[in-house]
Amino acid sequence: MFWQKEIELMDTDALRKFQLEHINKSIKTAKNSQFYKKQLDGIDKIDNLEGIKNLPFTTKEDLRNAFPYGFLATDLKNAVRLHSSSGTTGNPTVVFHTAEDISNWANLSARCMYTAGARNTDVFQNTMGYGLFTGGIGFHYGAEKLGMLTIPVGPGNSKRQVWFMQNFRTSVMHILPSYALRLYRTIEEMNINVKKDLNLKIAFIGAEPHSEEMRKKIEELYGIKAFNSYGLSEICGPGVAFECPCQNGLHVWEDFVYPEIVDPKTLEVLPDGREGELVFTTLQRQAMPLIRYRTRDLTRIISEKCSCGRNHRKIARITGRTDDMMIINGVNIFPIQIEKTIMAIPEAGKNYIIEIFEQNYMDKLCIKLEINNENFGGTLQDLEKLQHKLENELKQEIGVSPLIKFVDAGSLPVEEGKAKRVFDLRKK
Ligand code: DLL
Repeated sequence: MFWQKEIELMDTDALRKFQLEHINKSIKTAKNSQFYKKQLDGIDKIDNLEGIKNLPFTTKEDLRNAFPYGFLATDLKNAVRLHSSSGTTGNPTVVFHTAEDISNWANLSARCMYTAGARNTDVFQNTMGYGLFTGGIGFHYGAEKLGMLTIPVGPGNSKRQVWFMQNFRTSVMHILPSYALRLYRTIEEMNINVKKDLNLKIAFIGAEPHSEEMRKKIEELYGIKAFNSYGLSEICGPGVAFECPCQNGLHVWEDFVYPEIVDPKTLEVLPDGREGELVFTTLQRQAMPLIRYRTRDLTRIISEKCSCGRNHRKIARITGRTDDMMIINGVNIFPIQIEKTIMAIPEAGKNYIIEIFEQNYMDKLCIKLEINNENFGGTLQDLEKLQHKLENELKQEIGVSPLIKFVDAGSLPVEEGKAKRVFDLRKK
């Protein structure tokens, strides 16, 4: 049941004591970096957890501005790894690790996978990207620590993925949710019966926003359990928060990070249960501690006791990012709202993109969607029926009437990494 029982079952008082002690350790270590030396000038410690409110926030902009070495909090001789987050504009953000950081991270990843039921008798196929992206290598080290036979196949080349799955009886896969749906299509095209011919039992899905409906779809198609895995390079990568078998929220590993939820506008700390921006303070990072790092991810903390016995608080599924909100003629919409509506309609395909453009000075939202041939009758009438159903349900969910365009299955662009769903074509 537990990978590190004493830590996972630590009671709340002990956890809070541990956190206070380690926030203060992180402040001390952080001040070895150029950035925090200035930022935390005059601050040496906090006296209680409430006191964290008085510490300044750290933002992605800060990371960018301190490029390349401004956040390194140890001698170069102790740093053994650099990762870089998937930024598309400006300087990338870089993250440093010591050997101890790497080892702690591997332990966290192993803890996540063990929690989901993976054991050393499993065969683990890692379809996440290796390299600067943390998805592949992060869980790779954890899987090896756990003792699974690990296949570092990386992303893409779906036929080869299936070949490995068939020949080596892969039982656990690590996969982007969008890729899990695409891979299923290849499995079908290869005339393979996923439930009979393959040995898959568990998937770890994460690195990109996805809805509960999408998880259910993956579970149904493959006949497996799919566990939501959340993380970000700035903190380490995958391994920050993970679902237990209760599958109703992700345990944030509170011995590794201290979570807060803040109002993204006022920066006021919100009580558990209220949705806002997730903020993390690292508790054990050596090469690059972060104090009150604003993730831009929107969620809420679930503090009710979980029946799995772990006292580490949970976060709800990420509902969006402060920077992915679309404003369509003044209405705020998150892409995940569109996704969950589409996923709940069986005739709708699983691949879609959202385009926003201007027409007669008004914003228009267009959803280009593949059709699921299996559940779709195929007549013009069926198509019209599906179009109306989608229009109605989307209007109810997002408050805006979208244009729906059906496209051939397999015709939408696919990414090797995280899916890009939203294309804003409005003049900026
Ligand atoms: O995506 C780390 C990761 C790899 C997590 C593999 C899980 C599995 P970054 O590339 O730095 O790191 O992107 C981090 O991705 O701030 C979220 O916006 C988003 N994200 C990650 N996991 C989830 C998830 C990796 N489970 C950014 N649900 C984060 C929703 C997620 N969004």
